[in-house]
Amino acid sequence: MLISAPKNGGETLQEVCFCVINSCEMTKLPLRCRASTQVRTLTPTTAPILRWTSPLLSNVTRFLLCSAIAHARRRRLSRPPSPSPPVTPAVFVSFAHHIFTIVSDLCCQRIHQMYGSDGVNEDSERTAFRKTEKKYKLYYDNNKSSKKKKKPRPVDLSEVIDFKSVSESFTRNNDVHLPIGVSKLECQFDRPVFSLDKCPGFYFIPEALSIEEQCRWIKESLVSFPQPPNRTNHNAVHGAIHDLFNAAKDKRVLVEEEKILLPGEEDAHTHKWEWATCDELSGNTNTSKSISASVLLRKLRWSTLGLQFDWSKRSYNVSLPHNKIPDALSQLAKKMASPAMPVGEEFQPEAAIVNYFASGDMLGGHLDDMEADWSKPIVSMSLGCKAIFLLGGKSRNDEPLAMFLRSGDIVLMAGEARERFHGIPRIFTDTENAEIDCLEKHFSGEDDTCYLEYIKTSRININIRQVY
Ligand SMILES: O=C(O)CCC(=O)C(=O)O
Repeated sequence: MLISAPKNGGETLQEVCFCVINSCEMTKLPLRCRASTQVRTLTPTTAPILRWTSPLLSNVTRFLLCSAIAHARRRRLSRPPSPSPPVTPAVFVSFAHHIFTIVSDLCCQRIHQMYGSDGVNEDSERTAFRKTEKKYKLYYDNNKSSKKKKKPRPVDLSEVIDFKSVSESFTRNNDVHLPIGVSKLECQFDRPVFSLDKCPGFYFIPEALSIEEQCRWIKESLVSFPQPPNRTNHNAVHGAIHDLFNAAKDKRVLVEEEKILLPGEEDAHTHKWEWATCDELSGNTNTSKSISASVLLRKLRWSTLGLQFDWSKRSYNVSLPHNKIPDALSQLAKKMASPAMPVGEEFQPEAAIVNYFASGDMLGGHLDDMEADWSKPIVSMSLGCKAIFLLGGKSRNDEPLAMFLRSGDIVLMAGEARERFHGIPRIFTDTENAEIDCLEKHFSGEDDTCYLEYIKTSRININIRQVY
């Protein structure tokens, strides 16, 4: 990455930065952050760049830049600081593109949630929650001399609660040896539902979804959920994208067409992204930018169903075009929510967020606090590779509990549990730990190759909410 704080604040680079930030602002990307974030104390690593850019930038842009750098570091995009290169046009374009991608990536990763409402600050780096995130996060051993494939750093998983084995031993021995602090809920549900004595409102239903159900929701999450009017992280940059999964299957490329309009038409230029095949692309001289569908699919981080969330206002925007939550998903959510619902009431699914995780991705500690009634649960469904879930307390300083989430597990968070920080520090994509053998068998048909390829290294989470 080309951002490295210049030792003596080069004028030209400063301008570059300003232009880049300006162009980000023009795209309205930062708006999502504006309402929810305030500029915070800077970390030693991000402070120099802010000092350097400070006279030119607004608080919001400074925050964004800071976040972009911190984020890039987290995602290992950054390189060790090196002397700033001279700003040639090529450097400028590459710099601008990089920042733009990172900022849009940040937006797509629900920045306010990654960092909670605390913003990025040194204190949050020292909290118990952050320490536990770091403990479980995926790191690679940094053996530069080795030519071998880089290996994930081993992590001690002995303290991670494993509800699958709790459930198996419960079914085998009927009750006797539940771990301390874990209880089985007395309810009519057709699978064992577990709760944690110290976390009222939190419920874990291991293997709640059959393998057929898991495959179905994986397919829907890839094919139909990212379809407009549902929004995804790609909307900010490319507008509404249709048929992403099929385009990736057909190896298509998204191309930005620059169309010159006739005099009298409102704008001089308009930009439009359209699918093209590689053949069409090679014959077209009018195109300015292109990106392959498979890269876009890999970069898909979230899509939203039902009522759409407006990240700039941190609230649901009922006036944004949307479809109702699909009936089958709604029925499933109602059934799954029942152990956490007040007697006689039925869960009303109104919105859902689908999160897509690739290896190395994490969802930082956050609260889901935008719904009106916290007594209603969030129904959270895991699909694909195994993950670690952290359930903290009401403060980031409370040490979180870690537990495995496998494909087919359901987590419910209602009432007091809604006030607890939670997040995903890690997913496992290696054959031994991903635990997706059943999915692999099910996706073994010729037509399913694309799903299999995707899910072998990914995790999907669908969390369904009653908003009002
Ligand atoms: O991926 C998960 O299991 C948790 C997702 C989550 O916490 C959220 O989307 O708010």
